[in-house]
Amino acid sequence: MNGAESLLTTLVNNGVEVCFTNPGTSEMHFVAALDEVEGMRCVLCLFEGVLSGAADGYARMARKPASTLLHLGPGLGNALANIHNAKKGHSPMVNIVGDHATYHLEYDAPLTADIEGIAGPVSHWYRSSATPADIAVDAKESVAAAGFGSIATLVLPADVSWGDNPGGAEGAAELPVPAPVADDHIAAVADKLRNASNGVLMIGGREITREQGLLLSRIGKACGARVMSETFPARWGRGAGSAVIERLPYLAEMAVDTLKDADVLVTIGCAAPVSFFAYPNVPSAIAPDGCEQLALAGPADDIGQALEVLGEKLGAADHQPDVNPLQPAEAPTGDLDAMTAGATLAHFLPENAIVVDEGATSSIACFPMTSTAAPHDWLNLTGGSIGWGLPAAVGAAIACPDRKVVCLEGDGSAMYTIQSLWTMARENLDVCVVLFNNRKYSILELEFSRTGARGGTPGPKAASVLDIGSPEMDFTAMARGMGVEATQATTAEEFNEQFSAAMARKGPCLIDCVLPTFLS
Ligand SMILES: Cc1ncc(C[n+]2csc(CCOP(=O)(O)OP(=O)(O)O)c2C)c(N)n1
Repeated sequence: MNGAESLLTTLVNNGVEVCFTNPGTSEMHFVAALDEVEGMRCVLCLFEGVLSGAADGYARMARKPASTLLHLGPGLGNALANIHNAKKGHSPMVNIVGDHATYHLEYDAPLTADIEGIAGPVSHWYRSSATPADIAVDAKESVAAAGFGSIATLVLPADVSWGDNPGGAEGAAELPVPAPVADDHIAAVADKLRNASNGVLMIGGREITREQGLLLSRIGKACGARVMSETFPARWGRGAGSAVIERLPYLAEMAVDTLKDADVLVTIGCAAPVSFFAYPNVPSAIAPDGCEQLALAGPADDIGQALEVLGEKLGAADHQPDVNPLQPAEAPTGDLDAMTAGATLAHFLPENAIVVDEGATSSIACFPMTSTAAPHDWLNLTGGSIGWGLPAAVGAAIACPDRKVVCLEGDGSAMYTIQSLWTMARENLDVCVVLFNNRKYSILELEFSRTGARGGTPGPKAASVLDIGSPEMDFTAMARGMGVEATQATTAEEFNEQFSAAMARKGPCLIDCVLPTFLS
């Protein structure tokens, strides 16, 4: 076996079955090994930001890492924004970064770069393999390091890839598991909640499962605490049959107001809430001064166990959870706008769908309206770096081929990684892209006034950089140009018809929803 074959075999032996890639010359032995080693699905993406977002979407739904294959420092650099989102969402990922042969580095050839410097800020674990004999062991350790929520980056020099590895592949690593939370810590949290006047339980982080939500609702009832989620948990099992959980608003002023009376705030899987940005005269921390904040469990802890024990201590079994009924919105009529689009989504969303939300201001009604829609999973943009939605939909669809993926996508956000459509077509993924075409960076218009810049009113130059309407973008043409079927909806009736048809068939499609900005 050469180094690349031993690497690939080791990844497969460790349950890494998908590689999202955009390779180059230094990765050719890895590419060659794909035909020699069974068990790795290789998915070509036409920009590294697509493949890292896809690896994130995959990990969230498969609950295990995919690998990426990246071309030296520049390829890794292109992938960074969505690795950042994955890191914020506690998604595991194994990045394989090809590099020049070890002896070639001293010549500083054009693609030579400081890979460690580029990888460092987004990687929990980093290693460059020194010899072909090391690569399989390093690969095994990289999967263990990625675990259930970390980013591992392993550099594969070309001579390590093509050299002989007499030791061959490694077997399965012992994978880390979430840490149980100590009983006395849970007892202390239970005490605080019992004595709180206005306690808040806030859940979030990697995933809110349906079961966790229901138990949390019982716990809230048992101790009289409000049950909330952070604003952007990575994955959330929602819809009919899930617990009623209040979501912390995005806008800092509203979030501060929501928590103004809290005297005890217990976080579960997420950090204490902070404002997304700083604004003049708005506090960074959302909870009021004097509110005691404590974590029941962090993202690396066993959330299920912590909730079980907390529930026992507070007598949660004696209480019924607040449950969302199945009560989808009526199919709307008339103008197509953010509100009617939300109603259409809620009305026609099929059971077990995966909703990827990068709809920005236009998907504002979609989230509340779908709380009583058919049961589904909802994925959020965790790191605020746009250009994630279409790639994440690719990854989610590959992780769950039997589930419908609905990608809510702002027109501005779509243009960062629009070539994801090509991968959807090539892999025939069951994704319906709902493209909210408001021809604006609408959220930035709001943010402009909120920051108080230029008295809150943009001048003509400032206004022009928030407007993406000229030239007008033809999203149906772009989709068709990449092999994805596309239609355009300009009324609620058209969207009803096109969205319901999309839900009834398999395969990728895009619906270009022409609507006004929600904030106008
Ligand atoms: C990588 C990155 N670049 C820039 C931004 C700043 N930004 C936030 S929202 C946004 C525009 C979003 O536009 P669109 O998707 O059309 O949604 P809308 O605001 O119109 O609802 C931009 C440019 C960002 N968050 N991430």
